[in-house]
Amino acid sequence: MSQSIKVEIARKIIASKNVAITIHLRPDGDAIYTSLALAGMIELLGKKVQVVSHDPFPFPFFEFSETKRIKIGQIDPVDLDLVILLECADVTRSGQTKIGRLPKINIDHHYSNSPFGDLNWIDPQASAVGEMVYGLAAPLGIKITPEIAVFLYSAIFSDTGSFQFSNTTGQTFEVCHQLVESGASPNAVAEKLLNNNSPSKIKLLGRILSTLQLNEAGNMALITMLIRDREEFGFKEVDIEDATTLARSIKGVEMVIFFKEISPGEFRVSLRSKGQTNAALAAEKFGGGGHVNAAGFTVYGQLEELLKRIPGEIEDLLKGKTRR
Ligand SMILES: [Mn+2]
Repeated sequence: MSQSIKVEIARKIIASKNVAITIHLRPDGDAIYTSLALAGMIELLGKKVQVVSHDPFPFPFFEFSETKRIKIGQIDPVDLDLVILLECADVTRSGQTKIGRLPKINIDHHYSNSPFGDLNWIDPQASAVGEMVYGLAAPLGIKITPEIAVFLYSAIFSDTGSFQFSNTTGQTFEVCHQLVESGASPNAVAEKLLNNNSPSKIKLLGRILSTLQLNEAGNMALITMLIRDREEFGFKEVDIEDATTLARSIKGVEMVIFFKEISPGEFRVSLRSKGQTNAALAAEKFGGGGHVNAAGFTVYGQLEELLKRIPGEIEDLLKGKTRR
């Protein structure tokens, strides 16, 4: 099934001269590295490519030299004939405002995607959008270079939590096997993405972990990151997935609820769960979305009140009860 959409996407890219690639707001490792890989792949065909992210990158990605080629801001639509959006549920999610009339390709591995593109390739089975984009190499007729292999491997490594999350499949390893054959070093990528922390990041992590609370049943862990904590340690944007990983490692915990203050009274809540505990179902209740084991939503209010109310509602929802 996805074979034909890949061929259609490849044809559309081959027929274009000047392509823009963009990614979702608050970009993550998968979005960032897949955009770099896809840019490299399309450049091998002799096309002009711009890569644009509306939002700046979290630590550590902004420190890596390869991310400098991604422009932060708006796509320049002049002479452009194609826009490819990676992991954007809709155009709004890209933050791009100048691409209204341009032909669009929509590639995503989140099932909550609305098919807004001229071509839409949604594969919730894929561990990462990087795993999907690898599949475009053959229909594009290109050979994966070592640089592209490292980018795609980094994307998949990021989104699978170093191959630990439930989205990791045989297909993931199949693709990664090919990427290693093409020049990606698992050890070099792991060292770069995992062991590049700064002392301030570890201190911030300590601050976040010190907010840890458990529900009565001991199966839900709650952690919080306030703006003032983040700023105290000098971060504007920070990828703090490690805090979730550590909270999730507590025996008996099935879900981590992570409150991140975005602006006063506004919180981005990320949910990370184990096994059958459905994070997406919980997120949808609050107007968000995601995967079974990784989802998120935004809430407004006083933190204290939210911390009291939200976990209980999620607990009831997962037990199949409804609270009025
Ligand atoms: Mn992803």
